[in-house]
Amino acid sequence: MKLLSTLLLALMLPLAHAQDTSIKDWPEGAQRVVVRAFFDHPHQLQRFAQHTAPWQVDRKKGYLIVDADQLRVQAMRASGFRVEIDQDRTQRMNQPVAINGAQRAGIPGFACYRTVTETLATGAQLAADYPTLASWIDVGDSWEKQNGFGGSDMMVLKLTNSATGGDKPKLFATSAIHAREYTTAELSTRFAEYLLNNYGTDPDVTWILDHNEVHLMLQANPDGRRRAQTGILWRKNTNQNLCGATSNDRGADLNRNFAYEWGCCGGSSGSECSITYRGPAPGSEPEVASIQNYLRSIFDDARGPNATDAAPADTPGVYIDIHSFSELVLWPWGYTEDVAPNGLAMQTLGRRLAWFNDYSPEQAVELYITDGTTDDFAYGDLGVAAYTYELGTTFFQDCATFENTILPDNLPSLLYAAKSARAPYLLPSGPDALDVALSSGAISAGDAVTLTAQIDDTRFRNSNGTEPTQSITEAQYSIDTPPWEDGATLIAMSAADGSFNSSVELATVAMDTSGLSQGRHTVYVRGRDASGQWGNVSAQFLFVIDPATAPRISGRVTAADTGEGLAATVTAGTFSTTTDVNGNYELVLIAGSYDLTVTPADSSYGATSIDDVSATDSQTTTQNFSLFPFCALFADDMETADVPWTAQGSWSRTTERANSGQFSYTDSPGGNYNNNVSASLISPPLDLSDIGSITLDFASRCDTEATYDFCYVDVSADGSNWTTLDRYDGDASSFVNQSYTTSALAGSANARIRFRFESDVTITQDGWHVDDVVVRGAGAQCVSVADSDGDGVNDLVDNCTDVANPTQLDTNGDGFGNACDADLNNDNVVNFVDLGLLRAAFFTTGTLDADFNGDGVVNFIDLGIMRLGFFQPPGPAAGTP
Ligand code: 0X9
Ligand code: ZN
Repeated sequence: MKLLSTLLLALMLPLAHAQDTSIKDWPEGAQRVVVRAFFDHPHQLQRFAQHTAPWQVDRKKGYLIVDADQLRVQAMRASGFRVEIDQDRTQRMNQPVAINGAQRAGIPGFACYRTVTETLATGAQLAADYPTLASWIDVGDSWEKQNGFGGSDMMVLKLTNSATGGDKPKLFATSAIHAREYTTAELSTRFAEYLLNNYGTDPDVTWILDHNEVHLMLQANPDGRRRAQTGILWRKNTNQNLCGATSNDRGADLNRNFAYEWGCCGGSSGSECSITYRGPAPGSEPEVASIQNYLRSIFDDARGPNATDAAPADTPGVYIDIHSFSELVLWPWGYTEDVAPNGLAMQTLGRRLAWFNDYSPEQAVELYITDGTTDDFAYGDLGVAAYTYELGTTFFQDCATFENTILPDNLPSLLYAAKSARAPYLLPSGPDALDVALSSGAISAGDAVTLTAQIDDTRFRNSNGTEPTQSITEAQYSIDTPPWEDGATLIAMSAADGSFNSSVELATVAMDTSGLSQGRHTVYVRGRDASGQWGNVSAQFLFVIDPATAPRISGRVTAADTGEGLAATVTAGTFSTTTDVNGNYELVLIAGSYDLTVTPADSSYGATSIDDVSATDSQTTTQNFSLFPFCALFADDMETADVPWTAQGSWSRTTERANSGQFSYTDSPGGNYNNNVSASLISPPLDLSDIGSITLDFASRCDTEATYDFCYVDVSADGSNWTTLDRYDGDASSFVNQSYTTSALAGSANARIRFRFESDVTITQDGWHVDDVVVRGAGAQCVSVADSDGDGVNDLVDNCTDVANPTQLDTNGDGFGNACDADLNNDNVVNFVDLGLLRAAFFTTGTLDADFNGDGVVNFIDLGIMRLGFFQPPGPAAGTP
């Protein structure tokens, strides 16, 4: 056998070195390329995947993507693959990573991904910073550590409130077991930081850490990762006894080394230098041994010895192994096409997890057969619900995609997994309780409070089969004791529309708050559907306060263009209130520092926010808001050439297709786009300084070969650093209105919009047509009130605050122009005269004989046609008698 393979190798070697001109489009000087290899039969894929790890597989279109040298390309062709070079991915793989000399931390060229050393330092620091919530546990050694080559400890970050004891359901996640999968360790690390930063503020995070445990092995292959972060596509561990001590092909594939059906089924390789080498024995690698031991130490064995034994339906615990890439959520088995005994239940949770990230939920074997994997071990050995995530679209994913897409899409998925850990085979088939809200977040005991929550059984990703849903039948809440615990008082909620009869229902109840002690309470909500199953819980905080001493934040929300009060919701953390008809609000809350957000009911005004407003016991903090209306700051219907777009590459204005009128811009005038296009259409610089709430709308018709050719929407605040808002591909036969809200341009005086088109080879389609571009924002530029004195501040604002304005008198010297003080015109706005110690206010008679300070004394002197009132500064708020 050994002889034969040596012979074969000798025969093939010359091929590897000779520059083979028969491989069409082989890039000049390249050692390796990335190929798309088309197959006619799944057996070809399977035979290939046993020895080589495909980067991505598209079974429907019948191809896989993988890196290959010339020898490999030849071999693939010989075994019946039609192989095409993916020039774009090849170029990205071979080009040296661009490194910004200013980068001080993170993987070179990828500042958002912490290195192994930095990740381990973060874990240790989190445990030091949050001693009651986090601990940092050494669970073994990496191969290099065990063998005296440096290396690392295998560390687990355990997150739970150690003050609440008992046996808690656990979520365990491993990441970066494949070294080159950059996004994975960072996602886990950000998840840890999210949980710790939001404990005590976010009610769900708080109960998750109080009642469950989250265990994270952030770096599951630290030795391999140290190689990969130098920019090479290292996958395995670095075991020097396997394939030669210095070979870059050495080591074992840790995701083929686990001791469940190890090497059973043609889902791994027995060749040491293969990228899917399973190692010399099950669990032989120290990294795998430490993960297996840890799994066995935190999870009870819930499953019998036979492959067909199911774990009991109420088995707790979830294990997730985070990989990249391909946008998948996978569950066992991977070694066989048989459905696992708890396979349907794992499919239900898998479809829920994939709802958040829009990934494809699949049984692992649907990708290709694998044996000795993490998830098959966790489920096979222990009966724990087990998953593999495949994040994103490439190994060395750019940071913008990580920050803008992968992180926000996957954090809520991981949170859902953490919630589900109590009964992962049951809870996900019940409906989710969502948007738990209280009519008032801070009350005195006994006050009436309305509790509402959405009960929703529809949040499944149904791209690969359809999960059955049922009508909601019930909803309940409990206070402080979670509903699943003995001793919880469960109170029924009713359907807001009168009856529970559909799969999404708003549930509501008037809460009984009598007898609640002062302080923070947790209100838990859960729903049930016609399957009889209760679903995952969500919570909200209710603060019971003493109204005599509770801090208040109050003020007025006005429209900047009219000065009128606005209907709006003012939110401070979990506290929220709405303004009255005059735009006045008062938040009663607990002492602390708050970021306030004001969201107007009228969407023609932009929201605004202010950070770090402090609320102190027995005090009222005044905070007014002036909201700007929205207006179009840039608009081009493309019907004229007046707007100076910068067209790079093939973009031009044509009549070929348009959304309205005759013209649009396209990257591919006159028909299909070309191979290897990289073309941009860039807007002129836009002045968006002093503008908040920026939106971009346009009509898009992006017609491309899916997964290869892309339409990118980018924005830049400075004309050189770009943020990608979105990327589309696939067949579009008509225009779609696209709308984005972005904070990336806020305050920029030099903002630009860019439409970028990128294609590779092979298939070309009609390309991208862009029309009717509008940038809107809310800011001072949108206020059309006259600016009489030309000081750049409109008269309405001037009238009130610009005392330097010669046309506005500020008789009482209070910093407010008379127009805002006066009530001589009977508009209910007070006119103060500042007398030093006291202020005098004039009112017309008839309407305003009120007792302003509520002391039972009417404070007016009646002058016949007018009344005169005296106040101690600052007096009552203007306009609120
Ligand atoms: O091949 C692998 O190990 C995984 N893909 S990756 O690109 N991250 O290497 C897929 C494993 C799928 N099988 C199971 N999860 N069982
Ligand atoms: Zn992987």
